[in-house]
Amino acid sequence: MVPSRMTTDTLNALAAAGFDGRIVSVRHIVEIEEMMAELVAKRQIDSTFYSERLTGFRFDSFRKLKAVKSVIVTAAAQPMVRVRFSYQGTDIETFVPPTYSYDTDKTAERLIRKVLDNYGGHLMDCALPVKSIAVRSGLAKYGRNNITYSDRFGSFFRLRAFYSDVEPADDDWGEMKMPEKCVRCHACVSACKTGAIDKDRFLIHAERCLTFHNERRCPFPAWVENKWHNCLIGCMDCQLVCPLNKGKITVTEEAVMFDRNETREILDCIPKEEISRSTRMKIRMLNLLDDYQLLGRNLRVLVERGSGPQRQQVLAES
Ligand code: B12
Ligand code: SF4
Ligand code: SF4
Repeated sequence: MVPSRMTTDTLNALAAAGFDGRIVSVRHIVEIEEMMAELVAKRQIDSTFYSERLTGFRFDSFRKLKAVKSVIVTAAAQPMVRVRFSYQGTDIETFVPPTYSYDTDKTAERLIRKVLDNYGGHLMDCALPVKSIAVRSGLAKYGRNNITYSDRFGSFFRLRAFYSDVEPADDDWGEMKMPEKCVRCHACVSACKTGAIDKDRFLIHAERCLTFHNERRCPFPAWVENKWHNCLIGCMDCQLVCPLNKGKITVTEEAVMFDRNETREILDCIPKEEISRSTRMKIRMLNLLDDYQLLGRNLRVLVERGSGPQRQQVLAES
């Protein structure tokens, strides 16, 4: 099929802004839905994790909109964000992992809309599992740690998907692929302290992932050791050891710095409405205002043990 001008202009606009993008037929969404349903039916997915994190997908919303022809999936590079807290006279450095910023979603949307407006095209939000779409469209591959990797960005990118009435490009829709490197490598399995990555099954045990627990508004389970935490939110252990990220690790030069009083406000879990303007502004810069409630608990375990030497070494070598 010869791609339409609207299709090529969309992909070119994304590429010119540094994004990777693919446009696939909307008919494939059924397969994504079936694969997820099969995992649930075979009880491969923990029920608590499923009910808390996977029930927001809407696989059928496009059926109500006749004009929808495709899903546009975008990948935007994002760095780790350096953050520093002042605690008892010492600077504690930590990180917010890539993908916690929604700014690139807004940029992708704006870029695509600008093109579609020229052709009278439409763009709609969609709530779909984006990794599977990215992998089957050829944009990325599934690492053993279940994070997706591209040759260009390693795993340091955020994915986003939209429905549209743009014709699919050449509708590349392949198998789920794992990078060649993962066949013999198990570095992420060894690096994952919680045992979430299973060497005998591809699907990780997401209910054991540190990120599931430090993004959750519940006390940490007793089996999670404080010394395992390595970021203000999320976890970078399986990505920082990964050879597919060699030369691809990006970290912001400047740190977002919280002074003694700002650090104290967070540690004391001062209600969001009462925190100072400067603390609020910095948390907004980190895109973590919606997660503010988690930060006091998460930061406490980090300041009580200081920043880990292994982390500094990995970053120094990157
Ligand atoms: C729920 C969720 C989580 C959960 C569960 C993660 C998980 N692995 O399922 C928790 C809270 C633990 C989490 C953690 C993180 N997340 Co998250 N998360 C999501 C979310 C909302 C849905 C993911 C999902 O669908 N999970 C359900 C499982 C069943 O789907 P799946 O992992 O794709 O599984 C498929 C494969 O296993 C495949 N499969 C099965 N067998 C086999 C065999 C082979 C050989 C192959 C190749 C494939 C294959 O089939 C499965 C179903 O299609 C997405 C956003 C979105 N809308 O999609 C972000 C998302 C996946 N998260 C993301 C990130 C960055 C993370 C963290 C790295 C954050 C961090 N630094 O802490 C960690 C990584 C944890 C990890 N190792 O996966 C990014 C990933 C970007 C990327 N480059 O891939 C996403 C896409 C957000 C975004 N918009 O960019 N996350
Ligand atoms: S650490 Fe090794 S096994 Fe894990 S995702 Fe990276 S290359 Fe694959
Ligand atoms: S993000 Fe951390 S806890 Fe989750 S799978 Fe990777 S190393 Fe394990």
